[in-house]
Amino acid sequence: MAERLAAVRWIYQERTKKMKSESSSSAASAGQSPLKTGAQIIVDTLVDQGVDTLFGYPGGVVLPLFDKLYEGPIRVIVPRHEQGGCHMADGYARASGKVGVVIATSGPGACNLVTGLATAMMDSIPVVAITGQVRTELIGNDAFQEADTTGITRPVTKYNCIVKDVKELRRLIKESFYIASTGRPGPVLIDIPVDVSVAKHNDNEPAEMKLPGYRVQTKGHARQIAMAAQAINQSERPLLYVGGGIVSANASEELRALADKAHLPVTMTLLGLGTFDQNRPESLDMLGMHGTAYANYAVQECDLLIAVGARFDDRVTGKIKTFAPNARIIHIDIDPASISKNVRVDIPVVGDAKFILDELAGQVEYKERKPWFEKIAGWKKKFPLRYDRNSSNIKPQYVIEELCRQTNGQAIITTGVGQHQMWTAQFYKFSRPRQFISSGGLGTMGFGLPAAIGAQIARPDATVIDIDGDHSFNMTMTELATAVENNLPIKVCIMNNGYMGLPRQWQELFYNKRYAMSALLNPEYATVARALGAAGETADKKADVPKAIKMMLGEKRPCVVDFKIEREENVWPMVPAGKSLNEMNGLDILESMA
Ligand SMILES: Cc1ncc(C[n+]2csc(CCOP(=O)(O)OP(=O)(O)O)c2C)c(N)n1
Ligand SMILES: [Mg+2]
Repeated sequence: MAERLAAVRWIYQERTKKMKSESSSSAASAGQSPLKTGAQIIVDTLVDQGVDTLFGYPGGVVLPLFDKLYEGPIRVIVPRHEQGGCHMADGYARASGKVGVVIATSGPGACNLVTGLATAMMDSIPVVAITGQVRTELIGNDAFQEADTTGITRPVTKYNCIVKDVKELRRLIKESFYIASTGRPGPVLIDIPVDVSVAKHNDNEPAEMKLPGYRVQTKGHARQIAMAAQAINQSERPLLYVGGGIVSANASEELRALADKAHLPVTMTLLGLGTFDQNRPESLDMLGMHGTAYANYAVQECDLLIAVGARFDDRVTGKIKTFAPNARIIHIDIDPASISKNVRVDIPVVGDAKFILDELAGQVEYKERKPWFEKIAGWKKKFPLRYDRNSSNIKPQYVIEELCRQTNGQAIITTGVGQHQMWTAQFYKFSRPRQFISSGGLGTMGFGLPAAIGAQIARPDATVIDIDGDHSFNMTMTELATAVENNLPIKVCIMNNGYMGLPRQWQELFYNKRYAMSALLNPEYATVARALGAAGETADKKADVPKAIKMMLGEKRPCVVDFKIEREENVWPMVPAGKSLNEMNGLDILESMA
C-alpha cells in the first residue's frame, strides 16, 4: 500500500515539475499568438475567478480540458465518483465562503452530479459545475454518452446553460460564478460541448457580463427596517430565529451585535448552527423537529419572531397553522421568493442580512425583558438535552460530547444524515459560522465524508471531523481513497448502530417496531479503512472512547474510528411530522434521566 501510494505521489510530483517548466515556455510563446483553445479559456477564466483548487473526474469530452489542467496552475482533486466530487466542492464552499468548482464528463458523469447539485441547491451553496457535452453537431442524436444535462439539472441548479460558441465561453463562465455567489447563492452548471473546448478564439477582447434580468437587492427598504426596529423595541418576548443565510452573508458579527444591543435570545436552524455562539446564555440552540424543548417553547410563546436568512422549512415549523401562534413575524431574507412562502410574514425586509442587521442594530434599544428571560431559563433548567450517562454502553451523545471536549469545541464537523446528524447538532457546541457542515434541505446521506474532504482542502490548518452514520458512510466511503491519496488528515467517527437509525426510530414509534429493511450487513470499517491506506480503529467499550478519540486526533493520516454505539438509542425530543412545536415526544424520557 505504502509503495503504491508513493508511486502515485511520485507521478504527481513529476507532473508538477513538468507543468512548471512547460508553463514558463508556453508563457514565452503566449505573446506571439492571441488564439486560445476553449479549454485554455476555461482554465484562464477559472484562474481569473480566483479558483486555485477544483474537483474533477475525467472522461472523453472533458479530456481537452483535463489536458490543459495538467499544465497547472489549478490543483485538481480527483474523487472516486462524481457525486463525491460535487459534495467536495460543496464542502469546500461551505468551509471557505468561496465558490466550489466541480468538473464531470458528459452522460454518466453529469448524471452523477445530480444529487450533489440538489444538495447545494437546497442549502443555497455556491458551486459551479462544468460538464463536458458531446460535439455540437451530435446533440440530440443519442450520441455516445450524451445526456440532456441542462434539461436534467435545470430544477436542481440556480441557473444553467450550454455554450454553443467558443466566443461566448469566457462571458458565460464569468456569469456562472457571479450568479452562483451573489444574491441567494446556489449551484450553477455550464455545459460545454467538446468542439467548443478545442475551437480557437482570440481571447483578448473583453467579455462583459450580460445579465439584464438578474438583480440583487442588497440594501433593505429603509421604511421596512424602521418598522422592524420599532417592532423589536416594542416587543416583550422577542426571539431571533436564524439560518444558513447568516453564514452566506457573513453576518455573524452583525447578528451578535444586534442580539447584544437589543438583548434578544437566539435560536438557530440546523444550517444556522454556529452563527451565534452556543456557549452564550442567549443561545437557545437548535429549534424544530429535533430541536431543544426551550427553543420550541420559545417559538410558541414569543410575541415577535425575527427570522433572518431562514426559510420556515417544515422540519422547523412543524404544523404551520399553529406555528408561533402569538407572534408578529419579521422576515429578513435576500430572496424575495422566500417571503411569505410557507408562513405569512408581517414585516418583510428583502436584502443582505449583513447590511440589514447592522442597520437594525443602530435603531434598537436595550430592554431588560426580565420575565421573558426568566421563563426561558426555566425551560432550560427543566428540559436540557440529556442522555443516560450511567449506561455501560457507548451512547452516541457521550462520544460527541467527548469529541467536543477534546477538540475544545473548535473542530470543523461534517455529518451524514440520520440520528447521528441530529445528536451532533444537539451535543457539539458550535461557536463560529462555517464550523458545522451538513446537508439540511435535501438530507443527503453520504454527504459527510466528501464534504469533510472539501472542507479539509479549504482549511488545511483545521481539524476536520466527519461524524457519520454507518449507512451514510456506506454510500460514499470510496472517497476515503481520495483522502489518502491527497494526504488529508480528516477524521471519520462512525456512530455505528447497525441501523438506518432514523427510519428505525420512526418504525419503533409509528410502525409498531417493525424494522422493515432498516438494518443491512455492514463491513468491518476499521479493516476497510486500513485496506484503503487510512488508519482504522474500533471502539466497542465505553472506556475505550476517550483514548480512541485521542489517538484519532493525533493521527496524521485519514483516520476512521468505528464506535459501536447503543443500537436502539433514540433522538429526543421529537416533534412528530405534522405536529405543533410544543407537542414534543420524549420530554418525559429526558426528565426521567435527571
Ligand atoms: C440518499 C438518501 N437515501 C435515503 C435517505 C432516507 N434516510 C434518512 S436517514 C436514513 C438512515 C441513516 O442511517 P445512518 O447513516 O446509519 O444514520 P443513523 O440514523 O443510524 O445515525 C435514511 C435511509 C436519505 N436521507 N438519503
Ligand atoms: Mg446507523
